[in-house]
Amino acid sequence: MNALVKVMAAMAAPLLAVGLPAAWAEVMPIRHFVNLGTVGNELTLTPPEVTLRVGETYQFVVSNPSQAKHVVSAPELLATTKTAKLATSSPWVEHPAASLKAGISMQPGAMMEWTFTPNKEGTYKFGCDTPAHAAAGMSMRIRVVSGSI
Ligand SMILES: [Cu+2]
Repeated sequence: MNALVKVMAAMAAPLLAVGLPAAWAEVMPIRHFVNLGTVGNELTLTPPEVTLRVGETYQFVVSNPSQAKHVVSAPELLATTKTAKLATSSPWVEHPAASLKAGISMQPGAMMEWTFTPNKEGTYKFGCDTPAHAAAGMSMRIRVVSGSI
């Protein structure tokens, strides 16, 4: 064993001793990184469109890099989706899934993680509820399909 391998083995030992977190045994969700607005305060949401599969588990990692507050909602998608976890920073706070119906406020610099499994085909909206922002097109089109993408 060379020195580097010894150091790495020593670092890994405590992890192996306690065992891996139970969640690691499950399939990792497929991540999508979503930006609410831009550093330059454009009222956009990226990516503008994603395609998801029925029964697959996803994690949206949403951040607000802008100087404005945004209010995220996805009421129709929420209604046909099983939520495993919904949380915002900072500090991290968990929210009931239903919060995405009324909308969750995201201050400048805030982040959100939503882990969910869509259950029904269709086209859904995920976006900012603030009327002027919604009118500017600050939303993502989510297509949920069966079978392969
Ligand atoms: Cu907004």
